Amino acid sequence: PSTPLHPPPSTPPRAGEPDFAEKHPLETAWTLWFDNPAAKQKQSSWGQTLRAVYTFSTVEDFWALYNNVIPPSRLSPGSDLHLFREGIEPKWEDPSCEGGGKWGVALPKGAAAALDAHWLHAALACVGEQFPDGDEVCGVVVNVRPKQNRIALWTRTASNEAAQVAIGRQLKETFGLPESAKIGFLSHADAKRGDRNMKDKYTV
Ligand code: MGP
Repeated sequence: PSTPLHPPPSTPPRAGEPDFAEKHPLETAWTLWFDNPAAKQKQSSWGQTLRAVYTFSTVEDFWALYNNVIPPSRLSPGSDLHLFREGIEPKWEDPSCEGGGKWGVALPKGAAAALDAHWLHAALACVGEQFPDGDEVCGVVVNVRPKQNRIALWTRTASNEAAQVAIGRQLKETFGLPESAKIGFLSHADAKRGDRNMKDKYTV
C-alpha cells in the first residue's frame, strides 16, 4: 500500500505517557508472497505468477498486514502464501534455499478454522523467532489445495540433521501436535527429482 499502515498521531505523547505510535522491530524483515497459477506448473515455468506482496519489519506492521490479507481458508484452491525472510525468494533455486528442505504438515480438508489458526501460529513462530537455530529458517508456506492443504517450514541446510530435528520438534509444539503424530522433512534436492517414491530425510 502506498499510504502508511500506521499514520503518526497528530500530537506527540506527553512526558511519562506511553508512545502508542512506537513500533516494535522484528529481528529481521519478512516478505509475504502470493501465488495462484491458473494451471498445474512444470518445474521449468514454475514461479512466473509468484508475486511479493508486502515487506514488514515491525510487530505492528505484521498485524496490519495479517488483518488485511484473506486467510488461507478463503483463498481459491491452487493458491500459495509464502512468508519469507526479506531477500530470500521462496524457491528451491534461491541461494539460501537450494541446499535446504522443508518440514511439511498436511492439514485435513474442511477444517477452515484450524487451517487459519495453524497458518497464524506458524507465521508468529517465524517472525517471533521461536525456532532453535533460527538462522536456518527461511520461511513458511501454505498450499491451498482441493484435496489437502499443507503448511511447510523451509530451512536452509538439509544436511544439518540436529538443527532440522530441533526445528521439526518445535514446529510440532507450535501446532500442538501430540508426540505420536509424525511429520516429515523433505530436501528440496529430492523434491526437484520429482520421484513419486521419495522418502522423508528426517521424521519427528
Ligand atoms: P507444489 O506447489 O509444492 O505442490 O509443487 P502441488 O502444487 O500441491 O503439487 P503436487 O505435485 O505436490 O501434487 C508442484 C510443482 O511445482 C513441483 O512438482 C514443481 O514442478 C513445481 N515447483 C514447486 N516449487 C516449490 C518449485 C520451486 O521452488 N522451483 C521450481 N523450479 N519448481 C517448483
